[in-house]
Amino acid sequence: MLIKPGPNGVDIPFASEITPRDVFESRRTFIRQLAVGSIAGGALAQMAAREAFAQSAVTKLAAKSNPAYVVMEKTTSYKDATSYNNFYEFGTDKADPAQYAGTLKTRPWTVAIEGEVKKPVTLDIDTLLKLAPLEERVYRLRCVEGWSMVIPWIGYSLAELIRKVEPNGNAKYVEFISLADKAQMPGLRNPVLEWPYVEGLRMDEANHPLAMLALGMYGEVLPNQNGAPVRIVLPWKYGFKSAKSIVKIRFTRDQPKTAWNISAPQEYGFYSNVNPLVDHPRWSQATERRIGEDGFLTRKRKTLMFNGYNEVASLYTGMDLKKFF
Ligand SMILES: Nc1nc2c(c(=O)[nH]1)N[C@H]1C(S)=C(S)[C@@H](COP(=O)(O)O)O[C@H]1N2
Ligand SMILES: [Mo]
Repeated sequence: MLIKPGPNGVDIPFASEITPRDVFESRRTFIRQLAVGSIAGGALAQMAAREAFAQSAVTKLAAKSNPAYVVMEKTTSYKDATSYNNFYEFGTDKADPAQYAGTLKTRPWTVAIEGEVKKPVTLDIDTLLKLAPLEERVYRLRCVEGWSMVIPWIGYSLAELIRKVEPNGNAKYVEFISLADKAQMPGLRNPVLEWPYVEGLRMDEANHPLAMLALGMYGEVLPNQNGAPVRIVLPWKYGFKSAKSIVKIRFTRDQPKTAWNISAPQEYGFYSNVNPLVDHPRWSQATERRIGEDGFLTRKRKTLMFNGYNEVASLYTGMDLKKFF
């Protein structure tokens, strides 16, 4: 929605409706006007201040740190966490998501909750932001490729959402479905995976308090390349289980068919718990490279069972984790 034109005829939307894209567009207008000399000195400072306010009003996300979920390790730099990404919908190179995810339109955004649930509902992003108190949690993230990061996420336990929609007795699994829109996601042209990107959990895994619905990181809303505006974060599983930019959550009777498992079932199992004792068929999983520590003489870190999150071990008692990898 647009309100009255600002000085120099530039329409300024309400701060709450300014998206990073809008800020980008208004900056372009601003620069163009600067170039043709149509902005006077005072107005210039005023516009800069308003733009700074608009940006902060939109991107900052307040959250209370939850000390029970803070890993005592140096957090990865914001720059590394936002420029070294896997988000194949925007390309398969690590730098592609940062370069191309600007086209992702994160507002309006809804997540449809359906399947074996008493209260199916479609929630918009503002409702999700208010569904439960936002917490900051610093989690390790271990990619199946052998690198790891430490990221301060903002969100709450997925269990909070599950409780509100009341799964019925048939719900044994939950499926997370990412957006798949060719107009916004150039990587969908590549059939490297079956689109949309789908991930899933058993219900007890999804209800474990560590499993997080994330809406932000580093004190801000999620950058597009990290899965804006809402994603899953599962710190005891390989990174690919943590589906980005989700539009659907479906409760099911049967184990979901997940994107990486479909593409290479012998390499990527449904569970995909971090496990240094179960190697990937093509490489060891015993050690990892912490992003930001990769100097010439830096030693690799030992990968920990469940990525160090031993509190999930009881979910898997009696299961052969070599078989259910
Ligand atoms: N939709 C979608 N989600 C995804 C991926 C993807 O390609 N598409 N990549 C996964 C992989 S392999 C990893 S390691 C993490 C990376 O998350 P980050 O970029 O926020 O660190 O996102 C996961 N979620
Ligand atoms: Mo990954």
